[in-house]
Amino acid sequence: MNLSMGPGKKEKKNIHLDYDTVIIGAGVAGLYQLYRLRELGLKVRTFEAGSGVGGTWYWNRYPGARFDSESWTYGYSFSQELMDEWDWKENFSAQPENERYLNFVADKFNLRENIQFNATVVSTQYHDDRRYWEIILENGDCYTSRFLITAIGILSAPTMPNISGVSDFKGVSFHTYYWPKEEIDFEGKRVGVIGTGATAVQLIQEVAKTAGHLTVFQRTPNWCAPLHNRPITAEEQKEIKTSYEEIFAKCRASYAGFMHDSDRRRALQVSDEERQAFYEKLYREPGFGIWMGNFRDMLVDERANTTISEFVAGKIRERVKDPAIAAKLVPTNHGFGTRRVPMETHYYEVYNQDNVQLVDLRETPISRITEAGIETSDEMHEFDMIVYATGFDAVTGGYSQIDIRGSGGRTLTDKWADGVRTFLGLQIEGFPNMFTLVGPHNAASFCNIPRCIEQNVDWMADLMTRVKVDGLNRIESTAEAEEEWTGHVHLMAQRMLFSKTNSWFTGINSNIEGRDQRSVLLYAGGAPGYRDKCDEVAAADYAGMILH
Ligand code: NA7
Repeated sequence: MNLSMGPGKKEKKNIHLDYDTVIIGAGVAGLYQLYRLRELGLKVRTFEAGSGVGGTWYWNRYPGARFDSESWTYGYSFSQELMDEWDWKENFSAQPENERYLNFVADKFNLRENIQFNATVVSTQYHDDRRYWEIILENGDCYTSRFLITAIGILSAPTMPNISGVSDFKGVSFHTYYWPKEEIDFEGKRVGVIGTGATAVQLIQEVAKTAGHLTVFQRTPNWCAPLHNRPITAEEQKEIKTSYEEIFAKCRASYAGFMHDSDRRRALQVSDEERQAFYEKLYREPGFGIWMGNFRDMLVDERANTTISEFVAGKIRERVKDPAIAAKLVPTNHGFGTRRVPMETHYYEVYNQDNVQLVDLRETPISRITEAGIETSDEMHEFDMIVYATGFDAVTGGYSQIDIRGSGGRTLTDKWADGVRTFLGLQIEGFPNMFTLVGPHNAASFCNIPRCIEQNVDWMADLMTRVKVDGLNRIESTAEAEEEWTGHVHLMAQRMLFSKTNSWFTGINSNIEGRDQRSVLLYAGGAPGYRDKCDEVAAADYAGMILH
């Protein structure tokens, strides 16, 4: 097939390629990137492992899965028509509706015609001589493309616990990411859930409603905060529809793309009464306000952070009747907001129910999984169903699942062996013509994700316009630019308390060998600063990148 790019001033011979650009993934990022590139008249193909669109919202079908972002800040902002036509039903919309939305988008813009479903990319290799990527699917099919854009998400490589006997269990079991499409009934069942991260917290509240008996296996308690979800009224719907411009402007100006942005005061600058009153207000309000809209030093100063941790600990003790159980649920090894804050509705009250038991794995660790259930150091727990809410090989895991080989055949695994290095979290030196939407070191990895995705995608679309106009065929960042950006990312992370805490934010995963040392994966400098930097690079004719 012919390369449909521009005249290719620097192109010596007419190379036949299958595509101008291949996108991996048809989630929130991949869908919008496909839309933008197709608009430019490029020949684009998207390979998607699932049988439908949606990415995160396609895979995570477990009961309770929903946005922690206000729904009306999560949708795409690029099409007025889309915003006019779509009605969010709840302030924090649930997975079935979110998947329906992304399907609506795919249909509205006829995106499916460029997407190949059930198409898992297993390897990609850059060919220096011909300046293209070869993309190989699980079924052996092979395609060539000038550019390769990954839209594989930061939480797309689920990890099972490294506990012996996982495959011995005779009952029903799933990782939350691979929740089946058919409805699962917990009525009267004995259910065990391993994990108490954001996923587990959403799920546990649902399972506890009907399960005969639910046992939660907790290794590390997290600081959870009330979501305060409710339906959107007709009146509010009208208001939302007329306010999109202001909503998105507010998100754009905020640190992490939310409606919530930090309070300009410092925690210890105000009186105790004023501080308590502020925390009470935040605790009563919906969404991430208590995390993202708190005192400005909350996430960087330990003394400030202690004040909110003590406040939330008090709430946990108030809500959980048995003081011994409450004590197990209060985190002791990290401060509030230094790990991802799970959002909840009656989560703590679940532990007041007769059908729910909390097992503290710090006291009685799991020894193995058997045919019948989970054995801890002091008890055998028998189950009909075990749910693994054990998290992900976060941020870089999606890349490790694909054998990615850049210039000279160097693997990405080898390139990142001593730590992740990127330019803008969008490009990697030695991997020409490959771009990583929401990649490591990209502000989108710590953001109300669609807001930052749109920035990533628009920036890519501008670059691709340039490619088309000038007939470019090789783009790569320089080692110096990569080093400078990586240094900046590390500096930004250092000041944050989360960088001193073990969690997926810092690449810790007890289920993967060798992943017990913290690393810098996220960009903590804030979305506005990140956007400015990307804009500066583009305005300076893509300074830091070599364009051929
Ligand atoms: P998380 O936040 O990584 O949580 C995983 C949970 O599973 C966490 O409580 C872990 O305990 C626990 N876990 C993992 N492995 C084990 C083993 N082997 N034994 C016992 N317990 C284990 O993943 P989530 O899916 O909840 O959330 C990921 C993101 O998705 C979330 O932040 C949102 O942005 C959406 P640990 O804390 O490691 O002691």
